[in-house]
Formats: sequence, structure tokens, C-alpha cells
Amino acid sequence: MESVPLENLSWPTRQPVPAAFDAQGPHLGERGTAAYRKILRIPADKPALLEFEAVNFACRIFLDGKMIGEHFCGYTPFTVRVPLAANPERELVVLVENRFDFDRIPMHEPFFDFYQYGGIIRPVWLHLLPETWIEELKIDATDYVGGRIEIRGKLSLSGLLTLNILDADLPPVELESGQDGAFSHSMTIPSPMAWSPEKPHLYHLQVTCGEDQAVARFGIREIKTEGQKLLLNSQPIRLLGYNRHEFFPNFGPSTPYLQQVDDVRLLKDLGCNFVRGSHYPQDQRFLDLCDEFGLLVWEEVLGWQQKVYALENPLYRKHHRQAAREMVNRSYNHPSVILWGFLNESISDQEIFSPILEETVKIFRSLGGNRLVTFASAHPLRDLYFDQIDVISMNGYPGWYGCEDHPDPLSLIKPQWDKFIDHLDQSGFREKPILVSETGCEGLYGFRDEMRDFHSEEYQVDYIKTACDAILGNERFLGICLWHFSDARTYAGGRALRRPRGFNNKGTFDEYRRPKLARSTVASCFKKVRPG
Ligand code: ADA
Repeated sequence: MESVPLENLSWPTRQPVPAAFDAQGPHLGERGTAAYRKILRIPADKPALLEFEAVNFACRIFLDGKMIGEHFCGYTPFTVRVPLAANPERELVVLVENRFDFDRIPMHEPFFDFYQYGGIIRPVWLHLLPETWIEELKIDATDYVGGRIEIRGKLSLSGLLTLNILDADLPPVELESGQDGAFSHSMTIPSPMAWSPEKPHLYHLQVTCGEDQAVARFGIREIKTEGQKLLLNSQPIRLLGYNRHEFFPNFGPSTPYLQQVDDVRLLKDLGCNFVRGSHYPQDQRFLDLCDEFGLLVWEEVLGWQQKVYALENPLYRKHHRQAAREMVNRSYNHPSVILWGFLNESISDQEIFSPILEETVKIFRSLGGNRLVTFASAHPLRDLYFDQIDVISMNGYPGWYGCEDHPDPLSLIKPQWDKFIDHLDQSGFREKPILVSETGCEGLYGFRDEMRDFHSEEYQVDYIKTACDAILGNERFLGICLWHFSDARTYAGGRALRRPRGFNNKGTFDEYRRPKLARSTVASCFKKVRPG
């Protein structure tokens, strides 16, 4: 990518943004470098900022032929300052690479069980900046009963600003920032309404500073653990939900907005109160919908079964820390996000896991606001690090993988989960909440089978019913996060031998959100726990 001579590029096709360039059209399935070009019009000598919500996997950004920024991880946002120029017509070129190359782009590896598309997959914003502008705005609810909130932020230069809560009976507050532009202020919202999945009440803070104005949406809520329980606004809550990949056929990870709206509706209709964004930060618009409709969210840094060579690689560690910071920073004001996660199913049974765990947890705890920390483990009896996290999360597929020769695979489900609980309770974790962060099995949409065999919708029904009864019937489990919401494309090539159609088919819905038989099974299992 470094050596691409920009002057020799030609621009033969038009490509919509946001979109994955390899999800459809002439570059379907291709891996390599794509060059995007757009002429921007920026008034002469006007400061400006480009904000990219996500570019997969890596990119270099050029303006008028000069490189102004680069980024090496998909799914997380970043910004680039636009250099001043007298000519209002500016040529933006973005080189985007979707090749697997661990030495340069270590956050993306070919063995992840989800298809990794390339391109400018999420929106790009051009912000024209006034002389002083609002760089950062964060809101913490520190007392959900009393309505106490702390507002923090940063202006690009020191200056005066006004804070105004648009939906509370409070006069606007005038404030002066410090020399470095930083400001902070506490406020008490009268008769506060707390945010919860049942009543997702949202407030809006308007900040005005000279010509610049920003509105941040926030909710007032508190999340914490108490022994085995998770307390939302002091009330014990159980988590019922799904893992969700950002995926729709033909668009890959650039799920259309209406589909995101529909996904939230489908989840709510099933009685869910929880969704895990597997295995990377989800689209901000989806998180906005979770705020609005009341779904609790686990948001996690891109990761999937990282091995020793990754965890001891300095570049990987650097990019992982950066991705954690970018995620936390961008999602800070979403009340729906209650859990930060990282390193899905990595080697948390080996000591080499310790340094990356330590540095990531530190980022979450120091920068992440009122949220809990977890990672999804695949080592029920051998994990070494459950003491470092707030919620123990376990992925497991008893009754599916590895039981080809078993005469009654479903009979394996309950004993295995019970054994896990016994093990934890006897190993000193009696006082921690335990979540099943993944479980499920494949059901091929439309494959109905009276023999109820593997891959049939009927086996999936039996599996989910048995798993939900075993897990939700045991109060020791905080809840269940089923794998998966909808079928999603995964491995191409040889690895697809493990995945019929090249899809992970464990969805309760297929990729077009057509329901499988398991939908009503899930709805009735969840209803027993959350009757409303
Ligand atoms: C793992 C992994 C998922 C998916 C799942 C499966 O638990 O975290 O991404 O690969 O297994 O379908 O086997």
C-alpha cells in the first residue's frame, strides 16, 4: 500500500460509501487495495476534520497528494485533521486494504469465524470547524436517584461555553474552560427519570461555544454487581439476549439502517433485554437504537481466538490498546452499553494472557465510565483470570461440537453447565455473576426433519429449549446470550467445509431475518423469566 503511485491511478468505477467494496459488484470476494477518490469543497483556509466511523481493515488517507493519516484496525472510529489550503477544491484519496497481513495489520486474521469484508464500511463526516470548537463531551450519571450528572469536555481553545439540558426544567449554565480548553461541571436534574430497558428515558445536553454547537444524548442509570447479582438502578436483572454480527447479504457489515431498526424490533419481540456486539464494536446507529428502545449492550474490541504469537506481538498489543480507547471514547455516552469486552475465546488459560488483560482492563476502568468488564472465555475449568473481571462469561456448545458419536447429545447440555457452576463455586467465585455468553447450534433454514437430526430446525429447537431450561432454570446464571441472532457469512475456501453454505447457521433467523422454528421456542423460554 505504501508504494501506490497516486498519480497513476484511474477511477473506473463508482463506489457508494458507506459500503464494503467486496460484498457485491465487480470486486465481490476480492482481496487487495482499493483506492477511493472524492473532491471535497472546503472554504479557503477553513479548518476541517474528517471523521471515519470504520474502515476495514487498514487505510492511508491522502489530501491533495499528501498523506494526512493512517489507521490499522476495522470497526473503530478515528479522525484526521485536514491541512489548511487556499484552494477550496481538495482531492481526497483513501487507500483501503483488506488483505490479511499479520505483520502490518495484526488485528485481522483469516481464521476468524466471520467473513471480514473490506472498504469504508461506515459513514464518513467532514466537519468544518469554527475558530473554537467542541472536541470532546462526556456525561456521567453519578447518582441516578438524585439526578446528579458530571459533564466533562474539551474545547480546541480556551473559551466560554453554555450548557443546557434540553429536557429538564433547569436554566442554562455559562462556564469558562481552563487554559487548555478542558471544562467540567456538575448538575442536578430535578425529578430524574432513570434509563432502563423497560423505560429507556433519554436526556439531551446542548453545548454552545461561539459558532459551535453540539448535542449529546445520555441516560441516567447505574450498573454494578453485588455478589452473584447484576444490579441495574439497584434492581437485580437477568440478561436475556443474543450475539449479533453486523451483517446483511449483499452489504456485508454495512447493515442498512432500516434493517438495524428491524433487528432491534425482532430482539425486543423475542423478549430480549440484552445484545452482545460480537466480535467488534457495532455501528453507532445500532447503539443509538439500543439506547432508544431499551437493549443493554456488551460492546467488545475486535478479537477472535488470538493465539500466543499475537498476544506477545508489540504491534498487535499497540493496535489492541488503540482500538479499546477508540471504542470507549466513541460509545461513552450510550446508556445502553453496560459491559466492555475483549479477546473473545483467547488463551486466558495461559499466563501469556496476563499483560494484555492488565492493560486492556486498565483502559476500560480508567476511561470507560460506569461499566463492567468481561471477556468471553472458552476454558470453563482452566481459565486463570476470572478474578480480574466483573462478570464471568463463558462460551460453550455442549451437545453440538465433539459429540458426533454420542447417542443422546442433548443429555450432555445440563450436566456440563452444572459442572461449570460447581467448579466456579468451589474455586472461590461464589460471589461473582456468571453469564453464558454463547451457546447454540446450527439449524439450516428450511431443513425440516422428522428425525430431528443435526442441522435441522427441529434439532435447533430441542437444543435451545434444553439449553435455556438448564441455564435460565438455574438462578446461579446471570443469563444467556444465544449464539446467534441471524445467520452470517463466514469462511470462504477450505474452512467452509465446517460451515454449510459458507455461513455460520446458528441464527434463530436466517440472514434475511426469516424466522426459524426456534423463534417461538426462544420467545417462550425468555417469557418465563421476563413475563412483561
Ligand atoms: C465460538 C465463537 C463464535 C462462533 C461460535 C461457533 O464460540 O466465539 O464466533 O465461532 O464459536 O459457531 O462455533
